[in-house]
Formats: sequence, C-alpha cells, structure tokens
Amino acid sequence: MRSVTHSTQPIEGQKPGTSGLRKKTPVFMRPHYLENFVQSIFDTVGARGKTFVLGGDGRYFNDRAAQVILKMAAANGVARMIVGQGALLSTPAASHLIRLNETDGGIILSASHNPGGPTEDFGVKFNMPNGGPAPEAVTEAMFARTREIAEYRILEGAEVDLSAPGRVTLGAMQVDVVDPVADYAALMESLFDFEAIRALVKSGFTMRFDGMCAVTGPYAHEILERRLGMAEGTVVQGAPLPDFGGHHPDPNPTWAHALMEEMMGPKAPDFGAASDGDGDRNMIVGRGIYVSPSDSLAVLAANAHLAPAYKGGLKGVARSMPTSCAVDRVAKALRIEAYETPTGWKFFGNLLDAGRATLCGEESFGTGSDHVREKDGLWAVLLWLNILAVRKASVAEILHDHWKTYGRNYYSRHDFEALDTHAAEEMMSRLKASIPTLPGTEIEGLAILSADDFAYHDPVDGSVARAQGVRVRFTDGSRIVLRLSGTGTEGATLRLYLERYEPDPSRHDLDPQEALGPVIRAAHALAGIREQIGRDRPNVIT
Ligand code: G16
Repeated sequence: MRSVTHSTQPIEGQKPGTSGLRKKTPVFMRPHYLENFVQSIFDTVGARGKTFVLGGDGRYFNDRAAQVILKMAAANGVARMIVGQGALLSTPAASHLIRLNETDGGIILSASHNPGGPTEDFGVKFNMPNGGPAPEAVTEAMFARTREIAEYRILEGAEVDLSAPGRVTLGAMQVDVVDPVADYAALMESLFDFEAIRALVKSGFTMRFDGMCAVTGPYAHEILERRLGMAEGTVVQGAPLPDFGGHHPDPNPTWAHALMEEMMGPKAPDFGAASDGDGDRNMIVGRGIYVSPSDSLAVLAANAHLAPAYKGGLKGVARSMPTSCAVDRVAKALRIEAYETPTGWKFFGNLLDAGRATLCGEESFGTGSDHVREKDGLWAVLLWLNILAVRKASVAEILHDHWKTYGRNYYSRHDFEALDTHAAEEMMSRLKASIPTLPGTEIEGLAILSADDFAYHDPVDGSVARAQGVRVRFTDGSRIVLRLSGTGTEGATLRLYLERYEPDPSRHDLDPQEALGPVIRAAHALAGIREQIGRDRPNVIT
C-alpha cells in the first residue's frame, strides 16, 4: 500500500450550508470533488494520530465515498476510524459514537431529507468531538481551505471490507467496523422507560413507523419491534435503499403521505411516526391528528419529566427562530430559560455543552436533547411513546389538553422551491431594505409591531450570526418569518413561516391554513411574492 499525493486545483462553490456541503451526486462524483473537500476537512481539523467516526445514510455513492475517505484518512496519518457496518450510521448514532468513544469528531455522509440516487443529492459534513455539527467558524475555515488547496493525499490499494463488524488495518490505520445500531439502541434504553412502553404495547397499543427506505429502518426494527415488542410489520419501508425507493425521504405530510392517509383513515393505529434519510428528523401523527413539529417540541418539553432521563426537570429549552413560540410558553410556566437560535442544529451545540438547554427543536421536523449533539428522530418517537405510556391518553387528548393549558400557536411553513436564485435574493434584499419603514404601518388589516433581520448573539462564546431571516411581528401577536433555505441543491428555496396565537379553546380546531389566512395574505403583500418570484402558491406546505 502506497500513499500518493495528487495535485489538484480549487473547485468553486465548496461552501458548507446549513448542514454540511450538499450538492447533486454527479457533482460530488466529479474528479477531485470529494477528495478536495475531505482534504480540506483534514487540513482544517488535523488528521495525524486522530480518531474519527465515519458513516452515512446509505444513499447512492455512500459506499464508494466511504472507501475514498478511509484511504485519505490513512494517507493523512489518522490513527483509527470507527465505521458503521456497510458504511451505514444514522446521524444521531454517529453523534453518539463520536461522544461514546471520545473521538476527535466524525464525517457523516448524507444529504439528509433530500432524495438520493445517481442524479439526486449527496452530502458530507464534519462533526466535532462533542458530536455536534461543526460551527460556522470551522466550516468557514474548511471553505477557505477549498479555495487554496493544491494537493490531496490518498492510499493506493485495496478497499476495506465493511460488510461485517470487526477490526482491520489500512496501511498503519486501524479500522473498527461496528454494528450501527447496538450502541444507539443501548443509549435509548438508558433514557426511557422501556418497561412502561412494553406494557402499553401489551395492552393493545398499535403503531406504524415509516422508515421511508432510509437509514432509520434497522434502528426502528431493533428498538420498536424487537426490544419493545411491537408486532412485526409495525415498521414499514424499513430497508435502507441507495435511492430511498425513489421516495423523497422527508417526513412531512407531503412526502410521508402514505402514513398520513393511514393515520387519518378508518383503520389507523394509535400512533404514527416517520423519519428522514439520515434519521435525525421525525414526524409525529396520532390517530386522526397531525402534530406539528413546533407543537411536538412544546408537548415534549411540558411532559419530558415523565421519562427517566428527564425526571429531574429541564435546564432550559431552545428553538430555532422560525419555530413557533409554543415552547416558550411552556418554558415560562416551568420557569426555565427559552433560547432562540438561528436555523441549523449547530447553533444548539454551545447551549447543550454549557448545560443551559436540555431540549431543542426546530420547525423543520427536528427535536433532540443533550443525549447527543444532533437532532434525533427515534429519540423523539420514544419520548412520545414514554409519555403516552405514562399518561395513558391518546395523542389527540394530549394535544388538546396542551392547547387548553397554553393556548394554540397556529403554525405553518410554505416552501417555494427551485426558484431563480437571483430573483429570490433580489426579493429578500428589497424586503430587508424596507425593514426600517415597516413598524407602525398596516398590511392586509394587520398592524406591524416590529421588524428585523435576525442576528444571534451566542450567550456562551459570544459569537454573532447575522442575517438569519427577516421576522415581522404584528400587534395581535402573529408573526411571519422569511428566509432562503441553506440546504437545497437546485436554485433557491424561499421558506415562509407563519404563526398566529389563539388562546380561546373553542377555536382550537380550525384548519391551520384557514386560521392563518390573514397572516398568509399579509406575507404575500409584504414581500411581493408573486411579483418578485412569479409564484402564487408554495410547492410544499407543512
Ligand atoms: C438541516 C439542519 C436543520 C435545519 C434544516 C433546514 O436539517 O440541520 O437545523 O433546520 O436543515 O434548513 P434550511 O431551512 O436552511 O433548509 P437536515 O435534516 O437537512 O440536516
């Protein structure tokens, strides 16, 4: 085995977005593309003598990319790599392995909820020794490195057999191939009352879990069916496929429509859930009732003490800025701090490390806690199950009870995808320029209280993240937020977030789109969506 150094040149556009570098798969497969980015990671965080975790969501090119990264790691002097069997690891499981083994970080191969396949999406991201996504200062340094890179190092020779757990060597590097599920399942068992959930299952409780042909399937089979005793067949679409079976592995009502239909139909089980490509997102559905991610976060915060891991209470909660303020009301009642961060799980890392927050969540179907440093789909499902087992109430009862106590934050996100990038940026610039003129004016009958472009001052390390989204608050407590997505790979995606608070229990059963009608009209008028980007309607509503 020989280590060779290849000359290369910087490649345009290797700037990590909200969560790592995501591009079309054919772009990642171009000569030197993956190699340049991986060498830039090693050049930034160091490689010699270090230990890293490696795994991905199994999408097309996952296996080959893993082999390239292993050979580059060996050539760069990495001492040890811990790799999921078959190069598979869900994102939360990777985060756990990074922490459990006290490693120097990990490389995760995933484009998350984006479709996979030869013409779809691929992604690479680096997680820090705390198990969380690299913060902006680090991803900026990686990006800077991609712009000056002149060579990369790689071992020439045979590939590593990743088909079974065990220890092998690659040059001087040790490679430990591990069962992707075992340590993660043990962690879940240490957090939740599996006994109580098993008793619930024995009492006749039924569930459907949609793995969306992505990485969570094996985890869900093991935990839900084998350890918790749910019937075989509870988990559907449970085998990870390189193209996710042609599906869009995004657990929301649009893309997980089969689950939605079943849960709204006459033969619905008691509880339904789905997870995404890399297992960090979750969607929760009760029989006949959908739980929005913002509501799910609020319900979990209000009931977390019912699970063993959180019985001592929460230190604080955190949500991304566009996420609804429902959890803030719970925090107020619990007399704990509620933090508001920019979109991107990486912004929660400092709060979790500093012990300021225990639970975090985002409107984008992400919920998690300080057990790892990523959002965690199955964790959220298990916390729900633990709560259902203790409260012995249905999802609908728990949700209505929650709204009765705290009021309901009607909430929706409208996505306008594949926009002309220039037009979308132009629209945002115009909107930002108008911010100072907005307070005190009225739009579509709603009076504007305040408007700004969100800036986050991290209370732990003092770093500042500016320009994180335009938010407009109205005097009746309603709110709109507009920002461009940082995870897309095709043109631009405008995300429009809409929220309205309703304290009156007799008005808690409205269709959210109806309840939000005036706010939606105000948002369109304010941003000039049709005039600026030529769209009347969103592609996806969540
Ligand atoms: C990623 C981030 C999340 C973020 C989401 C949407 O999720 O980890 O924190 O909320 O993207 O980001 P954007 O609105 O910029 O597209 P995932 O599941 O894709 O890793």
